[in-house]
Amino acid sequence: MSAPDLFSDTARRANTEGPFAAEEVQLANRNAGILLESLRHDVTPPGLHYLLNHFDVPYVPPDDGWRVDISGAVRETLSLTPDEVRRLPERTLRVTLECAGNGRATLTPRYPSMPWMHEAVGTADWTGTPLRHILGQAGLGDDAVEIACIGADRGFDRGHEHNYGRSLSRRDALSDDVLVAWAMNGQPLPPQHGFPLRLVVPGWYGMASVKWLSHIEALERPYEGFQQVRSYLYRAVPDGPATPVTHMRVKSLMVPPGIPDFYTRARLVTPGPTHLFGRAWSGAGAAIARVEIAIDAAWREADLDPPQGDFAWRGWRVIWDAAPGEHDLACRATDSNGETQPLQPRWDAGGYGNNAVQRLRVQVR
Ligand SMILES: Nc1nc2c(c(=O)[nH]1)N[C@H]1C(S)=C(S)[C@@H](COP(=O)(O)O)O[C@H]1N2
Ligand SMILES: [Mo]
Repeated sequence: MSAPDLFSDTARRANTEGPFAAEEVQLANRNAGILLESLRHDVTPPGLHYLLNHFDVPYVPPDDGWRVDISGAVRETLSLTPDEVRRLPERTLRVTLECAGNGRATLTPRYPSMPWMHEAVGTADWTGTPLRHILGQAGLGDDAVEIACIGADRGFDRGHEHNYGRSLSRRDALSDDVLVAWAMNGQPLPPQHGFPLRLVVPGWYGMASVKWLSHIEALERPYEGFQQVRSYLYRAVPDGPATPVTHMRVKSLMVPPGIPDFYTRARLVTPGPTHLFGRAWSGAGAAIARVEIAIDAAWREADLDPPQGDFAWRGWRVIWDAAPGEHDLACRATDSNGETQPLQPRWDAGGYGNNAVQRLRVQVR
């Protein structure tokens, strides 16, 4: 018998129900999630922002001579240093990023990948220059239809060797909101978040925000990179019709009230007035219109904190008079497009876009 080819996909789908595989646990140890209690912070403190890296974090010393190359359908190919990028017009945007696979581990059967429960979300102040200034400097050709953005990290997925890369339509790439960022919360990007330069695409699931940006290519035909055409596709049935994953779906989370049991994370709440707090967000520039919370399936309206810009999560709060006993809590957001979180997850073959309501069981005593 020949040894299994570790770089192909054959063995991967074997484990899709039941206990987590060692490979999933290994990925979970590399890709940290936010601590739900840190949803309290408007801006996620350094080190608590979630992390999703497909391959290895490139080692980039500060004086490494990093270049981002701009080529393809442009008047002039460029090779810019981070300093040259930093001299372009600067913008800072407060942006909530969420991984498209957030909630994957709550689906059955699940796709064998990063086993997120609810915690693949975070908010940062990103400083950079709109991508359009770099494209403007290179002179974007009239025939360019997509802009591919490629990272320096390289690896295999389902037998395909590639650098992580994603594309944007010409229109999206020319938006003033799409940044080539060099700072996160006023500090240089940490290595794991893309040092020295990364893309930030507000309103989209995280996969669009390419880290360790090393190559920008203007294309006269659609990009065919693995992460564009083989990954990040919604599929209601395995190997069935596929539609691309794009903007974040409306979602909300709550800070678990009370205190936890270490191992199970079960919650103990003291009887009496209990402050429930959480966050809600949506993609495509849609504002949060309302948040409701349910105590034992009885829904009531939450109060909304003031918005923090077009692309960041919004706080919500409720005071709950907790009566002794066991209670089920849930929260549900609705955005200005009238989209509401479903009560039950929509199953997806890759585990993408699960925005079902978060449920929590608490004991009050
Ligand atoms: N080069 C590169 N960019 C990447 C990734 C990656 O693995 N490599 N992961 C993407 C995915 S799937 C997500 S959800 C976000 C996560 O960004 P963060 O780790 O800064 O939170 O980065 C995106 N950009
Ligand atoms: Mo992701």
